[in-house]
Parts: sequence; structure tokens; C-alpha cells
Amino acid sequence: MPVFFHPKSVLVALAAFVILGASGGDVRGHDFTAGSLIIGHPWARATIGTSRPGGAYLTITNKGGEADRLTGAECPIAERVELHRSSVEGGMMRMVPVGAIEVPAGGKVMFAPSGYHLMLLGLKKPLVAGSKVPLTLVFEKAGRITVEVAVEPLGGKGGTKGHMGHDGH
Ligand SMILES: [Cu+2]
Repeated sequence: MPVFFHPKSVLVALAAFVILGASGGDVRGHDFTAGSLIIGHPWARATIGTSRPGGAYLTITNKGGEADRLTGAECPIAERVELHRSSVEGGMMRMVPVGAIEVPAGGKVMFAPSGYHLMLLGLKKPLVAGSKVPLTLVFEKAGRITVEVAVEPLGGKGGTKGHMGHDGH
């Protein structure tokens, strides 16, 4: 007698494998997909206390044929979230609030300590390394996308120099 698998049980086994494969893995690789937008590895640097704002970073990839715009963000542990851009002017790191950030069709926008970032103002509790914080991104077309921001240790990426301009908040 040949061994016989019911086709359905094979499908179920395959589906389980795919789900496990997608959810496993480390925090650094976490991505969130909503429509044609992919939010890649949202992370924030841990804060000491709550007196200074937190900075959150991610990449937005637009696989669609239409441009979209990030117009704002919300975080339950911050009073408000602002979109900022850091730049070096005359040897000084400064940052300016930006109203909206365009994500071109087929393009990618990278947030990093020395460029675009999301500033978490009025923290209600510190950002603790190893924890995850929900963050809702608001897009003009795609609407609201909630992702989980992985909090990384202070100085974990690129040191703390990029955040010196935040002392004035
Ligand atoms: Cu900032």
C-alpha cells in the first residue's frame, strides 16, 4: 500500500510553515506591510527618563504606482509626535519640523538619526531598551498604519551625536 496524504492536510502543513517562517526571527528584521507601503524596521533609541524627547526611525518603501505622503504620527506614550529633519549647517546639527514627507511611487524614504526622524515629545514613560512601543503612521492615501517600534539600547546605532540637536526641545 502506498503512503497517502490527504491533499488538504498537506496544504494546512504548508500554511503553518509559512506563518511560522514569517513571524519568527529577530527584531531587526521586522517589517509591516499595508497596501503598497512597507514600513521597515521601526526602531527608537532608549531614553533616560522622560525629560527629553525620543527619536524613532524606520524606512518607508512604496511599491505602488502612486506617490503617498506621511502627514503625521501618533504614539500612546507621547503627547505628540512630530516629523523632523536633521541637517548640518555651519558645522552644527540642527533640526526642523517638516509638515509632510513624500514617498514617491516605487521609491523609498529612509529615516535615520542624521536625517528624517519621528520625534516623540512629552514622553509619559521612558523608552526602555528591549521593549516595543506602538506607533501609528498617518498617510494621505494609505491612511493609518500602526507598527511596533523596537527600542534599542542607547548608543546602539550611530552613537548619540545625531541627537544633540534635540536638547533644546
Ligand atoms: Cu527631532
